[in-house]
Amino acid sequence: HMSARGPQEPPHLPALPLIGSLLSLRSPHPPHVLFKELQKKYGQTYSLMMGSHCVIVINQHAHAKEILLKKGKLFAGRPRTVTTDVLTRDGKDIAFGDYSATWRFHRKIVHGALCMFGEGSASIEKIICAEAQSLCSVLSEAAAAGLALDLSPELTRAVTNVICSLCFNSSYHRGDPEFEAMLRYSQGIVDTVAKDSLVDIFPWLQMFPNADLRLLKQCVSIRDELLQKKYDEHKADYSDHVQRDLLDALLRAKRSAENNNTAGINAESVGLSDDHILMTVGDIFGAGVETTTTVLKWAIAYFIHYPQVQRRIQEELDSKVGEDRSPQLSDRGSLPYLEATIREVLRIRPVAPLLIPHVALSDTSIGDFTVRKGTRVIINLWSLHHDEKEWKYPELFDPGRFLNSEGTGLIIPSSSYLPFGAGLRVCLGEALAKMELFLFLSRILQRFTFSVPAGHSLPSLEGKFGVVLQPAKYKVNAMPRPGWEGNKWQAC
Ligand code: HEM
Ligand code: PLO
Repeated sequence: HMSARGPQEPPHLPALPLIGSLLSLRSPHPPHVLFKELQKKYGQTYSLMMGSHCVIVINQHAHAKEILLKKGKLFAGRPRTVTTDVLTRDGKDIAFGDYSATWRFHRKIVHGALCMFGEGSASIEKIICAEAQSLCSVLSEAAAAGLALDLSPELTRAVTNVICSLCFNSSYHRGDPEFEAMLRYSQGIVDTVAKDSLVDIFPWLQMFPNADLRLLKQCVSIRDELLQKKYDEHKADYSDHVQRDLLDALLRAKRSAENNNTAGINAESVGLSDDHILMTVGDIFGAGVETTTTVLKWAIAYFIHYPQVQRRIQEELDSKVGEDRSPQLSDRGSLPYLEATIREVLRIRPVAPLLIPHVALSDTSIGDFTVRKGTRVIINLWSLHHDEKEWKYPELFDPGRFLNSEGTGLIIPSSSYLPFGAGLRVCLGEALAKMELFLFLSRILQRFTFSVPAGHSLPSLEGKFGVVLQPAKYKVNAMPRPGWEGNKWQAC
């Protein structure tokens, strides 16, 4: 409902012709922190110009929910930018693709394929547990050698293998050259895509030599070659009768659209071209690897900073699971402190602090503010998750805030919490990510205690802003817990 003042424009940052509000955006802080700071001057909701595009920035949960849920369909668009166009062949994927029939169709197929993995012999749980176990074996070897360890490559390999099983029904061994190549190109993409690089603000800059854009194109072409290879292999031994993985599910949809050609739906028109299928698989693969790995790295960095949190999770594991078996999904209900810790990690260091930008698909409003069609909307999750009115000492890492007063049950203490977004564009991998985080963290904390290696400093808790908010590189000491020195083999 309208206020007495009626519809109005949101407060606006100063803007100059051509460069827009760029001068007001110069800052030593990453954008999510700067956008939170700018509230003090302009209020919780304000607008600015990025080059020639009008952008509204949202820093409060009431407006965020109005956009994502109440007016979800009106704000389900995505902007086209130079870098995401390079990555996704002009938006032929799910995450960066604009709202359309093709987009809806692909989301539905992927959603169905991810649900299908719930049951059966190759259940997601079994796949994750096998990778978690292999991770623990590597940690044991390093622990036995007393090495200070950068966990990143091993965490990435474990998480990659889970998503590789789901997408391609395949996995990587340590030192596999294809895997090593993937690590390199993926970091190159994370560092350059969709992070308000200047070419996205001023598309004409791509006419000039541009190191970032060149790196991105190189990385994308290596990725595309790898995806194409998997696609060709799948096409070669595809059968209508077995569905091994996500790629088979997409191929099946393509075949059935082609067979139904007479009904007026053909594979091209619903967006089942080879390009669309490749880009969709690329999204799931990229999102599946970078997000979960990042959260695991944050979680372990926080365990090192807050040893009392690590100890309390281990006590909970000792009393609820014991040491004769490994934790499994059915233990989730009896390990509330671990679950609370995962929630707190996702609050304090959100993977996507600005989500992915949304776009208004028609003239509409946010609260009392008018919004014109085509306006880009940035939801600053960082502000929602660090709002002093909603969270006591928001920079304090305190899993206890997600527990009831007896410490026995989980709660969401504020509605200013949206780690996976909400509505039509909500994360497609939320359920998978939560399973992985629980199974990986429970198993490694059952067996190991993490600490700073002698002579090293504590991991930095300041994130590096990119398309995901990553922690800086750090090393850990993984000490086997009493009884786990030999890393006894445990089946799921
Ligand atoms: C989108 C968070 C893991 C697939 C998103 C968005 C967020 C998010 C905030 C953007 C929502 C928006 O723009 O409104 C996370 C977090 C994860 C995670 C915190 C891990 C803890 C995953 C995984 C997958 C995945 C494992 C793949 C299986 C996607 C896709 C989209 C998306 C495809 C785009 C959805 C769309 O635009 O329609 N995620 N994600 N995510 N996520 Fe995740
Ligand atoms: C990660 C690097 C890959 O090489 C390509 C890729 C595809 C999908 C992206 C992902 C990257 C980063 C995280 C994203 C995901 C889609 C949804 C997810 C942006 C760029 C989030 C957190 O929103």
